[in-house]
Amino acid sequence: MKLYDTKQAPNPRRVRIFLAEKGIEVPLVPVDLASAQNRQPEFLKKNPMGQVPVLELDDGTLIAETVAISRYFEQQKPEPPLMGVDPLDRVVVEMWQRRMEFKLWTNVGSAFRNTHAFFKGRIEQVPEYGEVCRKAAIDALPWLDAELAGREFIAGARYTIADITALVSLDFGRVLGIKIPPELGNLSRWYAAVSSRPSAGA
Ligand SMILES: N[C@@H](CCC(=O)N[C@@H](CS)C(=O)NCC(=O)O)C(=O)O
Repeated sequence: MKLYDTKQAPNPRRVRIFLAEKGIEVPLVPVDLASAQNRQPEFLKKNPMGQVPVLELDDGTLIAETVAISRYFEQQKPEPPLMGVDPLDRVVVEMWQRRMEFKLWTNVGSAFRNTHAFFKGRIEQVPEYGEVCRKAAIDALPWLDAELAGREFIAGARYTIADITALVSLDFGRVLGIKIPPELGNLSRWYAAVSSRPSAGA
C-alpha cells in the first residue's frame, strides 16, 4: 500500500492527520504539485482528476478523494473511531463533516484557487469569486464559535473527521489572511486543543 502525497497540500494533510490519529503508517510517495507532476500522464493513470491524495492498495486498487480514503482506514481499523460509533453517531459526524466541507473547506479552497499565484496560468481564476469565498469562510467563524459553546469537539464529545477538516481549513486559511478573531473564545479553545494533538504535526 502507498499514499501519493504532497507535504504542503491540505487535502493530503487531512489524510495524514487521520492516519496519525489511528496510529497507521503508510509509505508516502511524494508528488510535486509545483512542477505539475500531478498533471503528467503517469500520475493521471493513478487519478484522472490529477489531484492528491491517492491511496494505492497492494492489489493495484486506486482510491482518490480524501473522505473515501479516510473511510477505507476507518473500516480497516475502527479504533479510535473518527467517523462515528453507531448508526446515529455516524450520521451526526457526517452532517458536521459535510458542514465543515461546505462552510469552511470549499470556501477556503476556492478562495485559494481563484486568488493565489500558485494557480495563475494553471486554471482560469476569477479573483472576485475568490474574495466572495474568502469572506464566506470568515463569516462562518462566529457561527462555528456559537456551535462550540456547548461541546468539546465539532460533532460532539469526541474528536472526529469533522475536526480534522475544520483544523486543516483554518490552518490553510492563514495563507489567505483568515484568522480566528480572539473574541471567538469557543473556537479559539477548540483550535488550541486540536492543534496541540500530536496528529496536528502530520
Ligand atoms: N476532492 C479531492 C480534492 C483533492 C485536491 O484538491 N487536491 C489538491 C491538493 S490539496 C490538488 O491535488 N491540487 C492540484 C491541482 O488541482 O492541480 C479530495 O478531497 O481528495
